[in-house]
Amino acid sequence: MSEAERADLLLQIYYYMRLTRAMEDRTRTLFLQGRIVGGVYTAQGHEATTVGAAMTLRDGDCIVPQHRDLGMHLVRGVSPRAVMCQWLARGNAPTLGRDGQLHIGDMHHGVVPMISMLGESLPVACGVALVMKMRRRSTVVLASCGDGATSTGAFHEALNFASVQRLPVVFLIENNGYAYSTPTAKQFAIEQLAQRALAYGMPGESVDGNDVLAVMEAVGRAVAHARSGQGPALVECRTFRVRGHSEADKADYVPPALRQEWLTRDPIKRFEEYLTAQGLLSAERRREIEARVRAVVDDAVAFAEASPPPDPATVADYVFAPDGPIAIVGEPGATDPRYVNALDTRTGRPFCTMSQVEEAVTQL
Ligand SMILES: Cc1ncc(C[n+]2csc(CCOP(=O)(O)OP(=O)(O)O)c2C)c(N)n1
Repeated sequence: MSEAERADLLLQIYYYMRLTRAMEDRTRTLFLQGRIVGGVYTAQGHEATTVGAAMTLRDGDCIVPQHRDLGMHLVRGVSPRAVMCQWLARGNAPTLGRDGQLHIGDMHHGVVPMISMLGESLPVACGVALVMKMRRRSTVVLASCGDGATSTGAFHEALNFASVQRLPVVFLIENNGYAYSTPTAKQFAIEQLAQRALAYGMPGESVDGNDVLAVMEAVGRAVAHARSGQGPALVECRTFRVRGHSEADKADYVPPALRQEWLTRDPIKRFEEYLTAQGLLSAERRREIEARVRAVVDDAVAFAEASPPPDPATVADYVFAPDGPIAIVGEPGATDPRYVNALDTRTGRPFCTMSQVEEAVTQL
């Protein structure tokens, strides 16, 4: 990579970190103004982890993000307008106004929607990676979760399965010290969550999650390992969630001295200092980037506010099955009714055939 290309890349990373924070700052303002209903969950402090990790991927790779991964969505190309429509629960939002959080996916940009139940997305990430492997693609799945989610069974099952099957998955743990109000010392008795990797036979690394270049190096190594066919790898990013679990949470369980210490390690400020010391971020360049970020956020808000809310008449659409619950019965004559040969009693047609499964995975 030439000097000029490296400079462009670093400024692009800076732009995405600023955009991520600005989008979240704006959503908090909208919330305080009563223009957002429901909860607001932000990830101030995670920007180096989310942006840095996603920047290591290529086209064709996938992310399976968690609830604080706006930075990953934006890097992958999910539009700020779509995110703002989602937060403002507009009828044209990815979930059509049914959900106001980042429970969204965009398969055109390789974003698998997260499952709200913590940890449950990780086995899905293994499924996506298995398809990639079966199709002999040299693509990688980056699956993230918080420290709290590592205490779920699904986390352990996913790591074990990925390792046994040598799947191209990079497990990224965003260890921000708390699962809601539970500090890590009350969650696990090991020093670093990266140690979990050893038990499953995969490489694991723990890195300063507020240092975007360190994150990119560590996740880049893990991605290269997974891409080369050697199986999964795990990276723990040690970071801090500056605000509460949601805006309803004052996070008064965090000792003030700890918060203060982390605030001195703000990932954006640190990267700014680095870029300035490298002679890459003049005051003028910084103002330019700030103006670009502001314009993108303003446009997203204006677009979302001009978008109509969902039509109340459609409230039950995509929420309840149209004709009551789906009953699954065996195909006539089947001695061994299973999903693959079951019938949907509403339509009388096979519920899900093997060829439908094949067709769905082909689109990945
Ligand atoms: C299985 C499950 N338990 C509880 C919740 C409610 N919940 C949502 S986020 C959250 C905190 C998760 O902590 P962590 O995994 O460390 O991620 P963080 O929010 O700190 O980024 C909780 C308890 C949930 N969604 N799923």
